[in-house]
Amino acid sequence: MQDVEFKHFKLEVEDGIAIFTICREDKLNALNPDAWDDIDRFSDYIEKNDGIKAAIITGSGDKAFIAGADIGGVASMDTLAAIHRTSSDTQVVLTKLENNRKPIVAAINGYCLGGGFELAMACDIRIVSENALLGLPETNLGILPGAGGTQRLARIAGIGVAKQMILMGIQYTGQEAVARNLAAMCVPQDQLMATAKKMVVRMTRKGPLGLEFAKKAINMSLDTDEKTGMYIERLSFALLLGTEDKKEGTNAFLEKRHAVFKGR
Ligand code: CO8
Repeated sequence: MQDVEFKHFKLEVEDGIAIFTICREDKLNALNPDAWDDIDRFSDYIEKNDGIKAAIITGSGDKAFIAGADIGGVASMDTLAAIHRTSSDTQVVLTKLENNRKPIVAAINGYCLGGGFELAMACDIRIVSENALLGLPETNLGILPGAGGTQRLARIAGIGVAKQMILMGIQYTGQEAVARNLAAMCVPQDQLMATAKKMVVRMTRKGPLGLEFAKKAINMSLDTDEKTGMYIERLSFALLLGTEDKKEGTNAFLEKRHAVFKGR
């Protein structure tokens, strides 16, 4: 099934679940331009591959999920045009990931900083280990979170938390992150991947078209007024009513058996 190569990420596919692991442990998995490109191609890969039902993104080693964009690359950007273009490119990569048809879970072990946290925020669900540390330290470098962080953080956790994290540089541990809606669950590090897989399997048992349209409607709720959002929801509902999956799901309930969805 795997017909795509990545420079810094390892891709494993198990029972329709794509596990995408960044392997730059010596740099705490910092994202250089090739790694950003890997993320973009991974998005396309899971979007187009019908065999993939959901994905997990994680970091190799026990120290870091991703400690940010590679600061060496940021340091070498010396024109306004280059900085603007890079920020715009990374925003495009993460917005594409956020709107992927398939559900994506970030399994966060250790440092989750800067561009790493911005990537995690573009995922649907975040699970953190007890040793996780989430932060946006870009203002220490004289810059700001430029891959969508100022926008996504305020939407996920509110303007107060966003300002504390970005303006004051406050960082949160795994438990603290859950308390602030930054993550769904905090678990001991040795249980992180098993928990992430369990969550993903739970989603893969549901009707994939229902998941896809629900994810789109939820994401769009942040950009639309409620009346328009309700209309989007009704249209999506109407579309789903005509699917084989809807027939299968309701019949399975009435016949007291597990549904077998085909995504049609
Ligand atoms: N970029 C490049 N290298 C890094 C990064 C990084 N973000 N983080 C760590 N490393 C490297 C270190 O340089 C070191 O390499 P070497 O061994 O060759 O010197 C190695 O990883 C291990 O790191 P440390 O020795 O520093 O490990 P410590 O345990 O002492 O410290 C910390 C861990 C606290 C995480 C520390 O490494 C640190 O502060 N890292 C930087 C964190 C940071 O500032 N992240 C934000 C980066 S900027 C960003 O993400 C902008 C996003 C905007 C995207 C849009 C444009 C691209």
